[in-house]
Amino acid sequence: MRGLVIKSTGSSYIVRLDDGTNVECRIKGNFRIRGIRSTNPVAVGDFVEVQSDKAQSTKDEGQSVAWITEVCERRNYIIRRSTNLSKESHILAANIDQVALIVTVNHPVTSTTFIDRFLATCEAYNVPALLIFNKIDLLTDEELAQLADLRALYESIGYKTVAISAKNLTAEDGLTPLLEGKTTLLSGNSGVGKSTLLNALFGKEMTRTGKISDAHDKGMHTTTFSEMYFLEEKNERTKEEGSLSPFTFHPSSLIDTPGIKGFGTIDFEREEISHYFPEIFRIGRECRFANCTHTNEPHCAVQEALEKGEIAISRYESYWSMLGDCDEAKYR
Ligand SMILES: Nc1nc2c(ncn2[C@@H]2O[C@H](COP(=O)(O)OP(=O)(O)OP(=O)(O)O)[C@@H](O)[C@H]2O)c(=O)[nH]1
Ligand SMILES: [Mg+2]
Ligand SMILES: [Zn+2]
Repeated sequence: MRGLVIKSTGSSYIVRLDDGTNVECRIKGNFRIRGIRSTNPVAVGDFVEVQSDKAQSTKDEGQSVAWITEVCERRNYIIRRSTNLSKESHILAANIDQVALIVTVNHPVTSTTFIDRFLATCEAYNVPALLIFNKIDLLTDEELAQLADLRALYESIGYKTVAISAKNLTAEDGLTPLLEGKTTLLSGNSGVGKSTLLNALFGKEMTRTGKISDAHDKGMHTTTFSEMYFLEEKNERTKEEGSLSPFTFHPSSLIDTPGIKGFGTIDFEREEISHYFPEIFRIGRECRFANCTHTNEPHCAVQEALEKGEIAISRYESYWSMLGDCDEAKYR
């Protein structure tokens, strides 16, 4: 039987079969995907082949155990490494149309290094990325100005951005058309409001949200498993309950994921990193040397653009930090 992985708990998976039923599946002991050294060989969004094994049914639950025997070829996937030093990678999701990176200027602060590393990884894996700035209701005037600058920066590079308050989402925010008909992975640091946004889009509580710690102004890692939610179901379900969501959708799905901390560099070649910073790549074509790393070479167009303020310092710093990871990796 074929199905779609809609939830991953690490040890087991919920698979939605073609007939619409959900089954809990496990992976056979030595099952591994070729070529990817990851902590999770199967990810949410994967299409899989499932075999149910009546002989091994767990008596206490009176449920038969199903096994994932094969993962179908992925259209795409996005991978991250938790730190620069960890060797193992984690597949965030497979077969997605886009990533929506939820970021907050404050409460908690999302660093530009984190944003840029995430975006660079999306570029590397050819997955379109969208930036959702959340919690605008909490921002001071100064922070709102910072938000405007950040939006202008990322828009100028070519990324779509929206600014919202997930606690008070409105149609005017312009977010819903960007999600329509697509499978969107929601990602970002813990506490930025991924689950709150998901609930707001559904118009009801689909998943638990957490508090921001008073001491650290950080999230508490409330969401612990990745799960895919289908927006077309929402309309039917809420209709029954008489509380239609204010948003109407064509079939779309959202994947809520656990908040992430660091974003280590995947196995990129040093020369390749600038390819994942679109504006650095564009300007870098003017450099004297084709293999310019834009660090200390003469006649470097990127250095010149940086001095003229045509490339943002924060972006260059992120680029620089990823180059540093590559050098570090070489000496391990
Ligand atoms: N004021 C305000 N609070 C928000 C907003 N969005 C989320 N929050 C609050 O931020 C806290 C964290 O929200 P969550 O939705 O649990 O965050 P998350 O990104 O899912 O966090 P993890 O599951 O830990 O990764 C909750 O207390 C939310 O109520 C917003 O737009 N404005
Ligand atoms: Mg959450
Ligand atoms: Zn250069």
